[in-house]
Amino acid sequence: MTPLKTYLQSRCRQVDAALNRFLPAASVKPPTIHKAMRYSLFAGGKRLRPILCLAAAEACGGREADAMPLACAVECIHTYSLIHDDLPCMDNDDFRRGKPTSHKVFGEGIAVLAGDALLTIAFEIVAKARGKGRYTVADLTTEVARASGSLFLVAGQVMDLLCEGKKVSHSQLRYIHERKTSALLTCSIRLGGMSAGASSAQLRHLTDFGYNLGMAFQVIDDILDATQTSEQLGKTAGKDAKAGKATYPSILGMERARAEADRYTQAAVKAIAALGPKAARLEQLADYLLKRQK
Ligand code: GRG
Repeated sequence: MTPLKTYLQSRCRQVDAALNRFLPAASVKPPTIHKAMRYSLFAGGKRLRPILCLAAAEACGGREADAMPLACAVECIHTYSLIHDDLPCMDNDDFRRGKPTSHKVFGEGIAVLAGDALLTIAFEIVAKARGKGRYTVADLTTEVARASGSLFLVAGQVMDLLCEGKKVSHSQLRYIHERKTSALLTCSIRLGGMSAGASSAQLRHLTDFGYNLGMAFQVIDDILDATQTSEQLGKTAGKDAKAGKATYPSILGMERARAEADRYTQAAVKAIAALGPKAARLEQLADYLLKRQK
């Protein structure tokens, strides 16, 4: 197996090249919107969701070419959510991916539209993808729509907004993160499996893996927000505490939060044991995400 660092760099390059092909050029009329879409999309994200999608396809014996459009679609949705999350009416953040946020550069109106256009193009990309085995393009579209709609991604954001400044229980925090973070990660992983024509048992294992990995990812994100600098993170550190937002460390304490991240990661790894050696990369990625510093 290629060393992880080389693998991640090479995957990032492949995903960037594919995204570049899917997006209208910055010069296409009206250039402002295409520049804004590209500004946030190519601002230096880690590309975790596409990488997980491709690794899940590999775990089920699929082809990279079949998974790549789905990997790109999810990255477009993720980037839309970040642009909108950073808006003054949401989290009001000035920095993202180490750069000024979209509304700081393009103004609020264009930032809203850049997010809208990225969400929309994601569906165009999925519509052009090929179905595989038991999964039709309609199944792939439904998967993406559910994860990003009012039952998951948007639900998480709504609860997040409603809970601001309030005392939040562990189960409410879990509800928010299952929807805001874990659902899109799970969707990325499931889409990878679906692009490979995964069996229902394989898809079940990937779903369990995605849920637990997504939850571990968010607990670690909360820990990093409280312990790293803004320079290290490429976004404003310590914002959650300042905004009166509940986080895993604020609710459970740092030690229990770390134990929670470990527990979720172990559950994720256990979930894919049945997929055999082809899932080695997914396991390695779970371990890497647990130990990440940004
Ligand atoms: C529907 C407006 C709207 C928003 C959706 C998901 C969401 C709600 C907002 C995103 C903001 C946020 C902090 C989500 C939590 C998930 C998370 C930790 C995102 C950061 O993901 P990384 O670290 O980011 O993968 P990069 O920049 O590397 O892609």
